[in-house]
Amino acid sequence: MKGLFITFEGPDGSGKTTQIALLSEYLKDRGGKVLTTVEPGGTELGKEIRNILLDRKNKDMSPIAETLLFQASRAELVSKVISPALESGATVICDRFFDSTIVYQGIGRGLGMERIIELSLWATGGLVPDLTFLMQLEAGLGDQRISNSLRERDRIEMEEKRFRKNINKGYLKLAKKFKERIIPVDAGMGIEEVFNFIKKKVDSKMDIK
Ligand code: Z5A
Repeated sequence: MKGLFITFEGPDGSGKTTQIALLSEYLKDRGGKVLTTVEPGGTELGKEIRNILLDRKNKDMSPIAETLLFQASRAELVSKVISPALESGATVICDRFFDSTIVYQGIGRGLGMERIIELSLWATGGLVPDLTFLMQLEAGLGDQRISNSLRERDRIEMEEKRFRKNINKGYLKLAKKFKERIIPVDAGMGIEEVFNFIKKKVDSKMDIK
């Protein structure tokens, strides 16, 4: 693949969307071709799957069905959007990717980390991000930020309260396992400070002086 593949991970409300917008603007200003996308979603099929996954009326969905829906959305996104963009030389920035499934379903829902890693690699045809920013935020702070923004909580956010501690622990475990690509970020800092940290890491990866 010719382009760089960057993903953002972390609990909800940790600032992923905010930082992705800043990074995308920064790279575009430097003349780069940038594609931003999101999981679940990013394709027509993905959007339909996202609605099913986040709809509060599906509160009794089984963890295995939930996992397979995330992987179906991902397989479609990689084959139709991410891989072609990387092939064309673009930088692709994705809001969540398979690390979310490893942590939320593998650890949070107890389906097992290794099984989800294997399933994820099958869904992506072996595609792995080059760089992953792990937005680390104290449990509860993201929730507070979302409450301030007045947007409605989705099905998983409603449930996340019950397994939130496991999510943060799970992400840390993953960061230790894949330390060559996962960069922990203190997401409790101000928006600009967080961005400066991320920018430096991206500059160094892309050899931007
Ligand atoms: N999920 C899963 O279970 N398995 C999977 O495989 C995948 C996902 C892919 C998707 O939710 C849900 O699906 C998610 C995991 C699960 N559920 N949970 N929990 P989503 O995509 O709809 O939303 P999200 O990814 O969880 O997060 P978000 O709401 O989009 O938040 P964010 O992007 O991380 O944060 P933000 O929108 O940039 O910022 C939130 C607010 O904080 C906003 O008002 C900002 O202005 C403010 N903000 C941002 N940064 C700062 C700083 N630094 N200081 C102060 N305030 C800030």
